[in-house]
Amino acid sequence: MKICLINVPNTYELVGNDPVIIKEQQGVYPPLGILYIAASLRDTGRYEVTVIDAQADELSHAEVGQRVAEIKPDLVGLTAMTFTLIDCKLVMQEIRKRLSVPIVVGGPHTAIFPMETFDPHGLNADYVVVGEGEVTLDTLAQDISTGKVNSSMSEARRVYRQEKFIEDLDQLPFAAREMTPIHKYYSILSEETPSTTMFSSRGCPFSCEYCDRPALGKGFRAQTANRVVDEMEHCERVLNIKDIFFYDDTFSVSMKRVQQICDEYNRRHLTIKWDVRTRVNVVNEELLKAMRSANCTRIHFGVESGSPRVVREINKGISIAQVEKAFDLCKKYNIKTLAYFMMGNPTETMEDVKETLALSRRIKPDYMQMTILSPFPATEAYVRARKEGVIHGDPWRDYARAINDDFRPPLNDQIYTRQELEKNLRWFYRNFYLMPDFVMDRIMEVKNWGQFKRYFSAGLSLLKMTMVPESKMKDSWQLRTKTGIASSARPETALHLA
Ligand code: B12
Ligand code: SF4
Repeated sequence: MKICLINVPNTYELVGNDPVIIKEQQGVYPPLGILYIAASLRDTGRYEVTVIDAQADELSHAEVGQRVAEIKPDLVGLTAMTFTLIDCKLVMQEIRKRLSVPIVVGGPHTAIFPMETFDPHGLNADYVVVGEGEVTLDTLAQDISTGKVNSSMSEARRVYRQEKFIEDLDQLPFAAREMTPIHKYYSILSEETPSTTMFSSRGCPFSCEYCDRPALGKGFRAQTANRVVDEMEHCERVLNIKDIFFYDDTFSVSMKRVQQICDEYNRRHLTIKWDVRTRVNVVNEELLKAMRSANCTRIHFGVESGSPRVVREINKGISIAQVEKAFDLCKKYNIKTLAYFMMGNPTETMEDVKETLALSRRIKPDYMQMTILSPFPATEAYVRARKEGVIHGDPWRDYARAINDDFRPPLNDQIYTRQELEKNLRWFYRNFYLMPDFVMDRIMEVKNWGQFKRYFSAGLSLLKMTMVPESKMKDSWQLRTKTGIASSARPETALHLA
């Protein structure tokens, strides 16, 4: 059986919470979810698997349709995020124009809105997989090939759910990176290319109000240190990759495991660089020292706010003192830091935002990302905003049922309007990034022409975003296009999504 898995173009991605310009500069990353599935399917020996990464290959929706028609698969699978539904829908339309093939949709979106994914005005999927796809897609594919299920059956029969989380992640094969154009992946943060992404654990035990992990990913499971370093070694010695971005929700939930990863990395004399996302309350001096000795060059921390009251309200479970300590220690051991902040929290005023700016100046992260909170589906923040009447109805579910071009992610606008929040956001970026010492630090760290070009282009975008007069500013909450043109001004306005 031939299966074709697709990472759809990001032409019409909803800009959920980042300014358009920041998103445009971040880089291109491998579609990890489908690469883990592709490896598992391939290893059963039952399937011929192809992966199309439309983002890395810069394919249009029609070009994806064309490639699929050339491959002539028996089953097509694609990843849907609630933010990429328009791109998914356009790709599905292009495929259906050219051939008759069942299409299965999986990914974060279907975990939240499985039944809506069948809606003719939604994605109109033939099959839906909920949750981890490695085992479930195999089961579905076998059921299709034996005729146990077909697309004329009821929707309930066409939803496939994992029975339980995959417990032993060590058993999963390495992500099938070689099925994608490895050399095309890069990140603005990386000095060298290519870079890749990896997962060493799944789930997160914490309960931040604005995050969907508490509802969807509570079951924390981790690979052993040896298994993690095996995949790192494969990336370095077989695939010649220079930098790994671990996208685990919280990499150091078990500090002991991370210590073991560092020891094993050093024992094997690896040189590949890596970076992780974690929390300030699950690192300490000994661990950070070990991570640096094993070439961990960057850590991304969710700091969110400089106001202790706001931090408490969003159930972050960290203190400002822990933030300061973690950033100081990273500086001491020469680990670069990226701090994530949010504004637009339910009771947050400009005074709180000023506290956040003051904190950002004290901790001096090497990079900073400030976003306006949009209560995402399946988060406590969304439940709360609906309960308090700040958000009316269930706009995310409505959007999943009827995908349309005019949808905008809802936000907490009880204190500031959308426009005021956007203005505050630009104020924050200007006051952080355009400070002379920050600019000087970046100039000093340039090591090669590629890095210079990436920084220069990001710098220009930032200038554009923060300096352009208010009246000329495009609304960054509109749908994004590759050129950054807002939806009303897009050349191809005739999107047939019905
Ligand atoms: C890495 C990452 C990115 C990277 C790379 C994305 C990429 N190309 O893969 C970057 C930084 C570019 C990114 C961007 C965005 N991201 Co992102 N990202 C993640 C992150 C941290 C990890 C994704 C991952 O690799 N997971 C590991 C794999 C193993 O899990 P998985 O992807 O869920 O796949 C499993 C299942 O879902 C399922 N599955 C997945 N695809 C398919 C397909 C089929 C056919 C089947 C059967 C099953 C299946 O099986 C997989 C294996 O078990 C997740 C958070 C998370 N913990 O997952 C957010 C997450 C996916 N991102 C999210 C968002 C919102 C975005 C953005 C829209 C950001 C924004 N503008 O606000 C953009 C959209 C980018 C785009 N157009 O593709 C949300 C999606 C929420 C939602 N309801 O859809 C998440 C869940 C974060 C969150 N909690 O809010 N992201
Ligand atoms: S924001 Fe991070 S730490 Fe908080 S629940 Fe989500 S994944 Fe876990």
